[in-house]
Amino acid sequence: MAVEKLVNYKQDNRLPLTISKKEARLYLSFIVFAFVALFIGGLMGLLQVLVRSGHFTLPSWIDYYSILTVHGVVLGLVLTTFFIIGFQFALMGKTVGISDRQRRLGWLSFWVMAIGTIMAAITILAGRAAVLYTFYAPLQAHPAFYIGLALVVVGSWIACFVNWHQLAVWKKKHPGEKSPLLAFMVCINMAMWFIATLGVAATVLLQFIPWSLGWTATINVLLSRTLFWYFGHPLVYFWLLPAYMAWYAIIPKIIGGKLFSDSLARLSFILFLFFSIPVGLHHQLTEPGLDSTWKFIQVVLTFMVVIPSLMTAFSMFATFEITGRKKGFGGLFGWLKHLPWKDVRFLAPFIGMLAFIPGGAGGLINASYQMNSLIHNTIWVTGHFHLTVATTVVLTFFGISYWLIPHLTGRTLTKSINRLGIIQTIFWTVGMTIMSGAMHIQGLLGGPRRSSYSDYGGSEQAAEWGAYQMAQAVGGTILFIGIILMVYIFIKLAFFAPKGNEEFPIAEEEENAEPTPMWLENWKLWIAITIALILFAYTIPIFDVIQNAPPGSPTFDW
Ligand code: HAS
Ligand code: CU
Repeated sequence: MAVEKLVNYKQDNRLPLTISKKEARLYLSFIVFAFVALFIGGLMGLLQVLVRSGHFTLPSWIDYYSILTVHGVVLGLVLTTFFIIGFQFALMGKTVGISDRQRRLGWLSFWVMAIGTIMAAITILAGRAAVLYTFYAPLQAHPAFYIGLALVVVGSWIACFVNWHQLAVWKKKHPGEKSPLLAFMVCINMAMWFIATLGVAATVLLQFIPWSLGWTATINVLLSRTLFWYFGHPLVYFWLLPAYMAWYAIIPKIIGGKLFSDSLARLSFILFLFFSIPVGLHHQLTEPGLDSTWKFIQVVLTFMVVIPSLMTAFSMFATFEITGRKKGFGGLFGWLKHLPWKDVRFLAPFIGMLAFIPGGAGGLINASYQMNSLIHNTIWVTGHFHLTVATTVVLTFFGISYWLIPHLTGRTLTKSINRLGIIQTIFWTVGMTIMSGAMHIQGLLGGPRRSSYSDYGGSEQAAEWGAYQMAQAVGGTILFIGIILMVYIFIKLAFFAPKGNEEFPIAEEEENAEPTPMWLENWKLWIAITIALILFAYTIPIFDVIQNAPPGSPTFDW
């Protein structure tokens, strides 16, 4: 097959795009919001592990499930989305540029998301939305909670359109050229996010809001859960892909190497676009009312979405090894020595990568039908996502913050902040290992998730969980110290570090790199395949759920 080749443009030719002060303020605002969320959400997490240890009782005016809802919403939805959109805007500004009009729309996106978040947060804190971050019906929240969430989604859509427009403008100016890798990745992640959020927008607007306002008396629970997970699974890859952007295109620069393969990186992102969405049923394997054939098909698709992660793992090992060998470190593992272990911009994301080895393996266990029935709704799942999102993704986001924040504020990462960052990383690693390890084991012993402390009437099985719950409290406390350290580091980097010009590290391609084939930028084809896969995996299950809905379920409100 004749493959049309593109100009093998070297990223460094184009990169001296500088981020202006006005732009920096926009990007930073998103990130400040994320760090405020980190502090609030972390504090709630501390309260939870203390309660679950059985040795601490909350004052009567604080409800455990409201706290759990704040924790999940603020960390899982707010911290992630705000950090990601700020980071992605910065990547776009650096690689393809942003116009004044696009920047103003960026602010609109920020304010719509911020107002939505504040609405939802107040509703939860007022005790009117103890429905957890998955807001499963028939638990019902006050309408302001759902309207707030809808605003967050709409605000994020504005960011999607701005990012796509930024790339389109660049492409017009550079006909026939390959788009910068990071801009390509951001636009893929936003395409995936947009298509996925249509599901949650549908359930919130058409089911939850009318029902919470009392316009409809009942709600189709299975439909709402299916639409939620249509969104909920790609949500986790929306968190992961920005971390992968840093792994593919930033970490190689930090370790003094080059991009491993531009084509491989793009291909893996395209595969994520295809397979992230038509897999949500792997969260509903134990649910009645869904045909097992479709569960099976979506499990097969889930195993397909593991492939781009394995490609990423391969690519990271290759980058580390090639760079090490070029620097003259030989032997089977000698190349490991060259890695900049004392540079927190590398160490934090690297530990994130290591955590993804057990985290990803746990995911494969979850996705396997029979094993899922062992761990579903146990605290094993909580252990799984504290490894994946709260370690792999969050440590990578911290790793990004160490250079991005001073870059945006015109400061530098000093040696002493770097040292503090390493201590922070160690706290996070130790705390998470203890907490997540204990959660995995307690889950295998049948310990439930999403539940406050109980000794279940002195049951023998619950007695086995005590030690692991104590371990979670110890791990969670160490993690909370990690959060205080990180918030301190953030404030230092944003406002007090010495003035300077911190580098925005973007890896270049090898001099003699193979050109990237043109077909990798065939957007229309990729979107068409994505939609076809979604229609294939979801049409019949959704049709079934609507057609064969049981009589409406009762409402459990706040
Ligand atoms: Fe998951 C539940 C399956 C990945 C997050 N997951 C959750 C929930 C969350 C979550 C939040 O099938 C709970 C939702 C809720 O509230 O109910 N998950 C998977 C699978 C993967 C996976 C198959 N999950 C993630 C990621 C997340 C995340 C990523 C967040 C960021 N998950 C499930 C299932 C459930 C689930 C079921 C439902 C369970 C239930 O019953 O409720 C895969 O994507 C994992 C693939 C990854 C790998 C690892 C590749 C390794 C890499 C690192 C390389 C390391 C290097 C280090 C290079 C196969 C890339 C170099 C080292 C040297 C020494 C040099
Ligand atoms: Cu999933």
